[in-house]
Amino acid sequence: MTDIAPAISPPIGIGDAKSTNQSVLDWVQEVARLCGPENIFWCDGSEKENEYLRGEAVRQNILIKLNEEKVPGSYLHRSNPNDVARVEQFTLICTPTKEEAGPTNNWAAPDETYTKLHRMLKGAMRGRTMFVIPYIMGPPDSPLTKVGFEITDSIYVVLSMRIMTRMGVVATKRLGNDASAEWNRGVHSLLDVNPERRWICHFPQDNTIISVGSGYGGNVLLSKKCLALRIGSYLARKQGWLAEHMLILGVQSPEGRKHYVAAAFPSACGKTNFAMLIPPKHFKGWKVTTIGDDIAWMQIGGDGRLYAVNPENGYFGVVPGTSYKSNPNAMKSIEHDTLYTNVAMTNDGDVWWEGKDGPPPTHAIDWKGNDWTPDSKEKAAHPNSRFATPMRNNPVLDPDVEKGDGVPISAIIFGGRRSDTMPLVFQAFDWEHGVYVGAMMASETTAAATGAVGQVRRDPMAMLPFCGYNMGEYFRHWLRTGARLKNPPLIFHVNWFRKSADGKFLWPGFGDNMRVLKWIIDRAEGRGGAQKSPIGFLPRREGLDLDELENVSNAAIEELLAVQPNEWKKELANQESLFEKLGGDMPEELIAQRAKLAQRLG
Ligand code: GTP
Ligand code: SPV
Ligand code: MN
Repeated sequence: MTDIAPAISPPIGIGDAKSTNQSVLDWVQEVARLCGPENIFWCDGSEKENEYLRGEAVRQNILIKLNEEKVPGSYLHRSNPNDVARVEQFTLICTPTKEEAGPTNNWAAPDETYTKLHRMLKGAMRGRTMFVIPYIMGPPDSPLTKVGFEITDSIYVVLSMRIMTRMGVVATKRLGNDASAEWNRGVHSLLDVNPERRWICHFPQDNTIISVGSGYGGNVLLSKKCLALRIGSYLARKQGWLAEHMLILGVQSPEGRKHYVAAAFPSACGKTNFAMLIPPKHFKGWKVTTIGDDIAWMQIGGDGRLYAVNPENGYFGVVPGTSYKSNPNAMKSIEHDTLYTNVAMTNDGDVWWEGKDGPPPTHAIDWKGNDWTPDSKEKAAHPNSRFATPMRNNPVLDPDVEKGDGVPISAIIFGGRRSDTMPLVFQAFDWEHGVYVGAMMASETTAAATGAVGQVRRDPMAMLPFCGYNMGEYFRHWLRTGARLKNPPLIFHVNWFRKSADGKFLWPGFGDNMRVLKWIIDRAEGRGGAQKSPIGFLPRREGLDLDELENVSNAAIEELLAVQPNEWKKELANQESLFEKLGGDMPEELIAQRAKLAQRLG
């Protein structure tokens, strides 16, 4: 299987939806002159175009059509084994000064970087088709919505962007013919899919992204991490809103009261699962609905509350571990019309992965295209294998997902993957303390990015790899936003991943996370008791609805709700690394918050 393919020659009526906006035309011409493609394909996002491109992708061995009975309308792509996750070390923020990118980002000078990239892109699309993808991020009628154009030489990227964004005519319409309108320029080329020539570069001041040398996920679907988060966060600060790595879910009580919450967990730490949660039987009448599973754009409404939209149109989710037991709604979502990357394929053209329901197949083709049996030492699916599926497939999609003004947020939740220290849940004392709690988030690294897995690192607000400017400024933007909110959401911290001394998860997680969500909603409604601890408000044991919770001992619950002073002193000391890194960029307020925590811990 391959990523790179020779040029295609579409029939008349396909690939000719040329833009009428002069600034787009000029830019496309400029990129074409540089990259030298065989031809230009202007995408319109139609079903006819989609069908044609899928056919071409199969013919060119970029996709495999899966069994139409088992997974209708679905395809499999295997990326280059050297190219299976985001590459944070090759992700650059190219602001005019290093100071603007800040100490947590890889900075490079814009001029030099453009020169370097242009050298790599010169003639890079020779013999290939250059696709132009118009897309919007956000509901069509939202004031938050942004227009982007992505140029790519990968059909896989086009087909993925069609799922992940609202693509085609809707975007050209939104942009109109005003040559001075704001829109994002994204250029992507596979080059030769060589890790030594792989760069994901952002030029926030030019609203421009250039990505070379990869064909995978967040490196190349430029709408997602590149525009919606890195460029998005930069624009958000300038324009007074928030662009966050957060899921958004709705939760409705049996009495019909509805709340929305947004939650920031780092990559592969449970956003998609939480966003589609099915409450346990005991929570009869409660319902969770999904607005988004990865990114939230939020603005302050006329009533002084925070309102969120999901800028995306689909889910690019972690496959391994997804089952009818852990996440039935995700399973239903990916049963059809789904583009799979790096999962295993069974003899009858079905998909398989570690953690799927039922016994493993006796034989399969693994994610690299090799024979696999249950005796194989290697995994059948890559740990970061993914599905791209339209959000419309989600049986619990929230009816207000298209609402342009967004949904009001009652609570913000931060959470990481922590084997120790962090209790199941606690509530911050107020907004400023909540910003400190979010800023100090830490989590064990996962397969979503290349590099070591399982190492605890500071990941402020789950934005370490996604903040497009100085992290200290980002914290200030959060503090200022709080000051502008008349009715700020309450802020919480959760940890589904605390482990016992023998290395087992103490908390069952998934659907049972509803028990924690319920306490959060109780708090947001001004009910629900809590006890004050040095780190924040914790639920009393009886304040958590643990009825019918099976296989969790009282001792485990105690451990989950424990605040261990020795662990917290270590935590406080470990925070030093981030304070040192940010130096003078760290806001005074957060320095003071840390001092107060130290005092409370005694
Ligand atoms: P990105 O798409 O990378 O941003 O990831 P995400 O934050 O959406 O994470 P996702 O929901 O896909 O979950 C990632 C992994 O964590 C999967 O292997 C899940 O099975 C696992 N996971 C999710 N929720 C829980 C939970 O409550 N408890 C435990 N133990 N594991 C969980
Ligand atoms: C993440 O890593 O947070 C993802 C997957 O959501 S990717 O789109 O590859 O960034
Ligand atoms: Mn993510």
